[in-house]
Amino acid sequence: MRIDILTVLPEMIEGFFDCSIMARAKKKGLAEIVIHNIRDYTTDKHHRTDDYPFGGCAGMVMKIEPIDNLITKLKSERHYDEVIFTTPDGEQWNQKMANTMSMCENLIILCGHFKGIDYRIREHLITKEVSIGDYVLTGGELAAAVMADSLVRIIPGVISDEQSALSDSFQDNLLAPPVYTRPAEYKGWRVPDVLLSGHEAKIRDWEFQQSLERTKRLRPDLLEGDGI
Ligand code: 6GU
Repeated sequence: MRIDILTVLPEMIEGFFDCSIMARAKKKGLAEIVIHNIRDYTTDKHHRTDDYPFGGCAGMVMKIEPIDNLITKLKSERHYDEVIFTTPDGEQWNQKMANTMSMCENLIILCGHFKGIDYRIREHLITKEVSIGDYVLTGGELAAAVMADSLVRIIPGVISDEQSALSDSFQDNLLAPPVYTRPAEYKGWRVPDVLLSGHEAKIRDWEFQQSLERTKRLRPDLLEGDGI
């Protein structure tokens, strides 16, 4: 999977993709994340990426031209499954969307900005608008990083034990069960006996019951939905 991230603040997220699982996915050739600076695609001498809004409202608006130049260049190089725009008024990102989109070959994520972008970009160049939750961020960079992380980690082979991505919270509309490691007793705080029993079937059943109980208590809304 290749993800092209288009931003006016590349330094905000570059470091993130050089760490941990994202770096491992890159190294293994399973994911390629390419961050582009929109400013590099301006053609005026001041390299302006924004301008005053028509109609005289407050604030500035991101210009069409550099973004169109960049998207047009990328599209001439390969086919993109989706051109995503990050914005608080988009469809809310969730595990179901991540699962569906992780099947994509090539994605563009255009990072929105609190100033807003010329609406014609959204009308003519964007195929999907995504929000990561009901709160406002100053820019879409963190949202793009959140989306890319949740996509890349479910690509088969990225996490060494594939099972561990499948047993995540939300993967089957259930929260994950508790996990423990050595020592079996610490300051008198004991690991549940069943986990030390070596009885595989009983352990799986205990985990499922724990998942169910935690979901009912903490996120009952997940059990009411029609499933992922
Ligand atoms: Cl995708 N962008 C911004 N600016 N704020 C957000 C968001 C995105 N998702 C939630 N809040």
